[in-house]
Amino acid sequence: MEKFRVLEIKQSVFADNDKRADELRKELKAKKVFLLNLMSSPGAGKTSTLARTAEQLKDEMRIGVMEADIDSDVDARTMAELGVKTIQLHTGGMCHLDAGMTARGLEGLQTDDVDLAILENVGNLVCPAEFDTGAVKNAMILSVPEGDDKPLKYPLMFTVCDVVLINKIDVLPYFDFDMDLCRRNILMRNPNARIIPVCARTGEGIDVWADWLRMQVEEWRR
Ligand SMILES: Nc1nc2c(ncn2[C@@H]2O[C@H](COP(=O)(O)OP(=O)(O)O)[C@@H](O)[C@H]2O)c(=O)[nH]1
Ligand SMILES: [Mg+2]
Repeated sequence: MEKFRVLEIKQSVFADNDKRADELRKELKAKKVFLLNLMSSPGAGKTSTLARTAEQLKDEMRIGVMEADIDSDVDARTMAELGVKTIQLHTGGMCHLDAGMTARGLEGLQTDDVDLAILENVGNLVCPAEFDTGAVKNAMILSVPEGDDKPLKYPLMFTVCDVVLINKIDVLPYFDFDMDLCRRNILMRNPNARIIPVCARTGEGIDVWADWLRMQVEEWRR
């Protein structure tokens, strides 16, 4: 017999977080606030895509953005300059947000005048996928230069996402990125994933993404 006990801390951390995430979703439902959790690796185009999304939807719904970063306020500045209600969240070295941190972020954002709240999560394909933030839907961006094999290497991220945006399609001619293979790789991880090719630089495909998001928000707030 071992002389010490082994405590599965990770399991209990996840269980506590899942409980808090479910509570947060209930609170959001009662307040008719839709929360989107947007994830990707650093530089895939989260902020650029959010700027385009706000451009498309800002006259139809009240948008609030939470920019989560380890440090800096670069992304919050970008969004605020576009006239979008924005708050910067500093994680102080943490590579993801959990439900408690997200709830505190929403308090800081103040959602009384927000229909669609968007969390730009920390750029990372591993940790953010493990923590339910309490969001209604999860979205992720895979950009062309990262390669079509990412769903094979980071399975959980693709499993937990309701929608995958394939960004930077303007640079497709310069990379050996196989769109059909990428779709197959994503669907192998998550047969229900909606896949939308976009280009935050030119705006191509952003209308399709905005349509998807609009429908989700309307359904949630009904
Ligand atoms: N060519 C190209 N570059 C893009 C596109 N979207 C974003 N970028 C560039 O990619 C870099 C990172 O974008 P950013 O939105 O900051 O990514 P984030 O770190 O995920 O928020 C910036 O230099 C953007 O201008 C795109 O559709 N095409
Ligand atoms: Mg960003």
